[in-house]
Amino acid sequence: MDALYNIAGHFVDANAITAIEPLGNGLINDTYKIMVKGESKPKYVLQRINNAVFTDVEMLQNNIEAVTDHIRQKYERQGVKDIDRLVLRFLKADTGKTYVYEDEKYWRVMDFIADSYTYEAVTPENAYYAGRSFGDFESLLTDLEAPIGEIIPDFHNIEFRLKQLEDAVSEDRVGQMCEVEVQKFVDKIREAAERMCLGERLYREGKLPKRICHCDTKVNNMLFDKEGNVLCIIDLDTIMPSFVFSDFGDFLRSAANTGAEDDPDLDNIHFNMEIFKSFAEGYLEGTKSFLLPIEKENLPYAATLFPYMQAVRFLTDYINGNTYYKIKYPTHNLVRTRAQWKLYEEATAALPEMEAVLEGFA
Ligand code: GN1
Ligand code: MG
Repeated sequence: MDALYNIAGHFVDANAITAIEPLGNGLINDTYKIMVKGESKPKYVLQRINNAVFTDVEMLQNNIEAVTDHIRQKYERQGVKDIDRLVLRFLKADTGKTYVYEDEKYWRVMDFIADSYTYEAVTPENAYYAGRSFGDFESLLTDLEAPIGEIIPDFHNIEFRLKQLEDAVSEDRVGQMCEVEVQKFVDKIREAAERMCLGERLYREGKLPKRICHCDTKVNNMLFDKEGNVLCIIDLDTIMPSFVFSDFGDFLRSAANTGAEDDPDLDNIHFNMEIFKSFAEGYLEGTKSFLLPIEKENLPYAATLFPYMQAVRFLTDYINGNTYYKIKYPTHNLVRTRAQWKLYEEATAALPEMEAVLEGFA
């Protein structure tokens, strides 16, 4: 713990800190809340940046600063109130940067937004606001001039993810390929591959643009107030140029799943059309100033692509011996694969209904 106090001391007065405790349940970074003297609520968030995943921390923080500064300036011009509850603010360390490097680890500190809540599941009403917020977020960034780097190259490129799976299968580093179930998933993934690579094909044909997207729009990456309105979008590490499918599809992957991302009971997992409907309605409102027909038409595809891609990623990690995602037990990534595959099947079955809903919003 002393080490954490020392690190926090680069950003804030270490003598004022009364406690540093774990916060949240991200699969990539380690996050803590910092309590200070005289305040009953946490004051800051301390985060260790996983630099095995985000290898270019300088680019990472530049991206995040460019985006948060841009949004903050727009809100200021619009006279929006309470901006510090709506956009994250990163503290400058004594090095002049928004991060420090110590003992081969990278750290950053941001303000804690008090009286905010995260959820693992949403109601249709929350989903509408979430759609609006992610749509507005993309919309606010359409005129961002500062360059945004591709922080994880090919992050949501399904062709690349499939290639990583194929590499894992041929290397078979830990002997997982003798499991019948693993081979069965590989076969099913291959069977659907061509159809699922649609986005990349449209991009190569020059029909589909990339925009600045959040790229990790899980429900638990938004802060809500106690009335259920969205306050702030958090977890900005993966902001990068991508198809709008990323933000649309990844949100539904968590929000429209009636079960958990790693639900061991597949009967819990269905695709919730009410959530789809509300989220899509909000998203279309937020993005109406820029969304092209080709993007809108393929939103149902996006809702199937993300559980598919996540199944590919979890299975790849399982075959590689669990080197990427934090796991709680040895078969965790396989259990996650099963759950994501079930969701992919449910979303695929719901495609005609999704299309009908979108037509209704025309
Ligand atoms: C990771 O850390 P977290 O939970 O916000 C991952 C996402 C996955 C997600 C699966 C950088 O996000 O892409 O969809 O786990 N982030 C990265 O839960 O790989
Ligand atoms: Mg997160």
